[in-house]
Amino acid sequence: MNWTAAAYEQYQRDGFYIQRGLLKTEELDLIQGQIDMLVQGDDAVDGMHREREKSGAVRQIYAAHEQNETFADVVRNPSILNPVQHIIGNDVYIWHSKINVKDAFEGTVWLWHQDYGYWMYDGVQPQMMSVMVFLDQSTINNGCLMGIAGSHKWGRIEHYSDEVTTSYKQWCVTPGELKSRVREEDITHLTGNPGDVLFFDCNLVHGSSHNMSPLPRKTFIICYNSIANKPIAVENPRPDWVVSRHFEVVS
Ligand SMILES: O=C(O)CCC(=O)C(=O)O
Repeated sequence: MNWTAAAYEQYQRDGFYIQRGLLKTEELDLIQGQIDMLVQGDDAVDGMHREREKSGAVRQIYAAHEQNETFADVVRNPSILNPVQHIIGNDVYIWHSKINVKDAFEGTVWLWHQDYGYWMYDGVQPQMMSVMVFLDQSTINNGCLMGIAGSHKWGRIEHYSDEVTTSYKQWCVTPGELKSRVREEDITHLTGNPGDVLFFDCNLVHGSSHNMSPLPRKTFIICYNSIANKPIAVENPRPDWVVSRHFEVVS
């Protein structure tokens, strides 16, 4: 499935684009069939990395694409990879992947941030992007991703570290930056159905609310980096599950 010129234009203008129905029903069924097993799995046994909510529920599962064949196939899906290579302008490797679980009623907020607000400390340039594969219906009530259209053009803006809102230390855009830049009409609810795939720029300001619904909101997020943008040495290198050193071109 190739993108139209209008799709690329929309991506460049807004900093995101949703390709509807990208995954076939069979691919989606295969993925959904693995999720419970992955959620219940043990890092020490399967080599993945799980982050948990304060409640103990799994919030994220990192590195499924390295340990599970089904997820390894998703990151190589040509309908995902072709536009990613086109946008980044080079071959890519996987920076990291994560299944964001966002359980019914329990899944918590992601404060407004730019992914590059985290990644700049890892010694890379912003030649990177993310792809969010919707595994469940993603609605306003269950905490769909929200993006600020056009915010990727601001460049990297000021962030601070929040260690209290959730179990997870989050780099978030400062309230001052938000108040001076964000207009209500630019906040876009990126809702969709299972199998829809959202592509977004590493400088897009995005976040999502608590899951207030009985519907879970699972997504699989793949972060791609240009193969020419391997991280340089930094003072506090983060672990492999979040900053992969497997510099293998995805094809
Ligand atoms: O899952 C979400 O709603 C947002 C996740 C996100 O922004 C991230 O993992 O960086």
